[in-house]
Amino acid sequence: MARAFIGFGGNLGDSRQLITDAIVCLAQRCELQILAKSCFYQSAPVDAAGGDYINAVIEIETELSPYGLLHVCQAVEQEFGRERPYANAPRTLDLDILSFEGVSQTDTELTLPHPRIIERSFVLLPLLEIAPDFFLPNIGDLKTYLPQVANQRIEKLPCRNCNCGEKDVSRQASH
Ligand code: PH2
Ligand code: MG
Ligand code: MG
Repeated sequence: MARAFIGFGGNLGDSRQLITDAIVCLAQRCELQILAKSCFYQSAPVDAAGGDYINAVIEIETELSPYGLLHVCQAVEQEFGRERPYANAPRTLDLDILSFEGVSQTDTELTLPHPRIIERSFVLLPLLEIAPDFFLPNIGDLKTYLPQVANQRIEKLPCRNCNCGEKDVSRQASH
């Protein structure tokens, strides 16, 4: 069994609902178990066109190989209507394997850990929410990269099933 982290992103359609449904879809697969799920974040597009993205990260445990997991992620993207008219085009759903325990590889189909983890607040913030001390060989302690992405606009959205991101305590009962 290996632990892995998967990033979700989308900016076409009801992204919050699509990511919620995609996580349920993954949870129903017997080849993997979901260990942790971040809140949703709304983020400005980075090196991409279109409207704001919704992003989230999950941690899983799986018996799949990295490529087995990649193919599951690609199948879910297809199921949710992913189209690729051009690079970084607006999308209904993007699933990226961010890291896979014990695997470091550079390949045109799958580079691990994901080469841009430390450059993107929409990955770092949700990832550090569920794994605050996450450390990668050759990269180090991920939280030390936060200052470098502080200029990328991102907002944690209040969850429906927890109080995160909700500043006004009097409104929390209505969730
Ligand atoms: N994904 C990209 C490119 N830019 N920007 C945000 N905010 N969120 C994303 O998920 C994202 C992006 C390529 O996959
Ligand atoms: Mg991506
Ligand atoms: Mg992708």
